[in-house]
Amino acid sequence: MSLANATIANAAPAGTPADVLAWVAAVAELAQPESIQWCDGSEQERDLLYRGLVDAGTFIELDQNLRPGCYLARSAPSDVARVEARTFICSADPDDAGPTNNWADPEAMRSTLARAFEGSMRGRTLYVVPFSMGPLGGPISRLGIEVTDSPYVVVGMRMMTRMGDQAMARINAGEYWVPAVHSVGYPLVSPDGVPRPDVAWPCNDEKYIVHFPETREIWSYGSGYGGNALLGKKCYALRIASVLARDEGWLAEHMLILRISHADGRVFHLTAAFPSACGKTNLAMLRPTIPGWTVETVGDDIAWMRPGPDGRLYAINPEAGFFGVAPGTSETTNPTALHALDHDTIFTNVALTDDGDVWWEGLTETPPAHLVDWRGLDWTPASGRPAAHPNSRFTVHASQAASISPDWEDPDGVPVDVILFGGRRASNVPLISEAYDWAHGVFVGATVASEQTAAAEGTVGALRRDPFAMLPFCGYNMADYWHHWLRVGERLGDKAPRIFAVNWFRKGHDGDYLWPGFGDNSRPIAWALRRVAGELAAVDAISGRLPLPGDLNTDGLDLADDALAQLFALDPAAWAAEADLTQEYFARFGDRLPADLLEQLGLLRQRIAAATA
Ligand code: GTP
Ligand code: SPV
Ligand code: MN
Repeated sequence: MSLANATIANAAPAGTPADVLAWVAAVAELAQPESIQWCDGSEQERDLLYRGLVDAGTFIELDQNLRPGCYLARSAPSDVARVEARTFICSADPDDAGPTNNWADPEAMRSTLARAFEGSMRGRTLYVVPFSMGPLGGPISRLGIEVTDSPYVVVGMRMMTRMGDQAMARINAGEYWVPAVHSVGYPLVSPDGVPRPDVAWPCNDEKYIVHFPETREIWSYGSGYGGNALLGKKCYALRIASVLARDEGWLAEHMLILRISHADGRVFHLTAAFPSACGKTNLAMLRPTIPGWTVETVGDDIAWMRPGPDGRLYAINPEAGFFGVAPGTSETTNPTALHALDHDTIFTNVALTDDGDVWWEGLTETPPAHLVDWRGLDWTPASGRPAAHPNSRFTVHASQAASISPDWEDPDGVPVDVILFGGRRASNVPLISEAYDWAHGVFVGATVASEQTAAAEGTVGALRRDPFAMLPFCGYNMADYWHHWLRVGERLGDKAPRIFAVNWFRKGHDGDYLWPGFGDNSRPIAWALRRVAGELAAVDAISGRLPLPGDLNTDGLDLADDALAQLFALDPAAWAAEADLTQEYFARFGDRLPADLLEQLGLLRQRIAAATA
């Protein structure tokens, strides 16, 4: 049976508030764990957790000379990415979730969850994990508590958030916190008391990733992977936080944050929203290939932004670590990330080399002759399947990136000069263009489409709308979210950041990428910064303002003859087709669609007509 409330109270650190005790007791009564551990975030606690994970077979210790403090986890093949079809927004009114979210009736979902969680932690430890999203005590930061039966999740939260005593102390002092309940759904004791052995990656085929936006609660069942299970990340810092942000006048976004400065003393801050696995981590750690510019990383996945006392928009990174895509990370694409992984890193679903190191597609040009793949099977280059799962990831503390900004933990954030929107687009969308104004920028963000990646279940490569890269992450009606962006822009007025659309993924007639990408993305960014500084004119075009010939620095680039022309080509017929699709897309939102966006569609059609004439 469940632990008595008295046991819970006794085990809790002194000063734990009654509401926390009551909530933990209620979860324990439902899920019936064997024991409860209140996590303090100490190194001793971490060492015990890591040892337990190795003993349980969840962690494989990598060669400690090659990769000190590094471990490899292999998930169940059924649990490798976010499960968008099993992600629910349970608002009282379905229209408040909107047409892009899975809505479920809150009361019905509560009964479903009660059934799923009943006894789900039998034979396991329930860990109580207090955390802060954002620097402890910062004015933009927020607290939460995740209860979970997964020690893998606890060590992940320890890396990705400010976890432990200091967060708990603020909760004890009465600060607001969000409750988040997680179970892998693999009890070790049956309802009639029969024990069963654990497995290396416990999970359940039935999965629920549930958000109650009105009561700001998170319940996650059946998965131990990434954003499904590290509830501070997508569930809190995006889905619940987007609702808090709407109500309180700020923004919770799927954006990287970087500082870019020039040797001449100019300093800019930029945020960028790209869909999952479309290059945020890479851009956040950019090594410019053009002279004079330096990039510092502030965040690689999520930005919380609010207007500051001077009327400008300030951004913090609510996270403390990177949960980054491993495949494609190499000495040439992202040396900064690669070196951050030299020590104290958790790898999930990458391949294991014969000398106890890790490998993934793209790490080296020539793969090793033999590997153990992400499923634990022998692999050779002739195997004909990837050795690392395409959504394999590393979990590492942000401080390990050499590019980390000295101000990455500034609780007040950094002032944002530029916002980029982008996705993977083989055609139509130019390398860079500048939005005409804030409302046009919101239109550009709202109409982002991108080819799907392995970061979520679905058809890789299929083009889908991913407005603001928030399609899977907006906790309320997307049309209301666009309204909110328009309102924030009005408030910022002429202090609003300038908005640009980018596309590193345009392909030529031969199907190859036209743009080298990675460090060379500094070139279009430098153009954007020089626009902001008022140094350059631009050409008005269909999708926005484009660089004048010669203004994009291409010194030393080995581009095909007509690559630049193809990168900036705007075909009016193709854009007319895009406009028709946008009109259909907008129609899904009915009368919740902001009139400003319809007006922007009209202006786009006018520009297309002018270009056709
Ligand atoms: P999430 O963590 O899922 O939100 O993704 P992310 O946006 O941080 O993605 P990430 O930076 O990890 O990039 C994912 C993939 O995009 C990697 O395989 C990269 O190699 C590839 N990529 C990143 N930047 C570029 C680029 O400029 N050009 C090309 N061709 N590929 C890129
Ligand atoms: C994403 O899919 O956008 C991620 C990875 O950043 S996860 O945390 O699993 O959502
Ligand atoms: Mn992400």
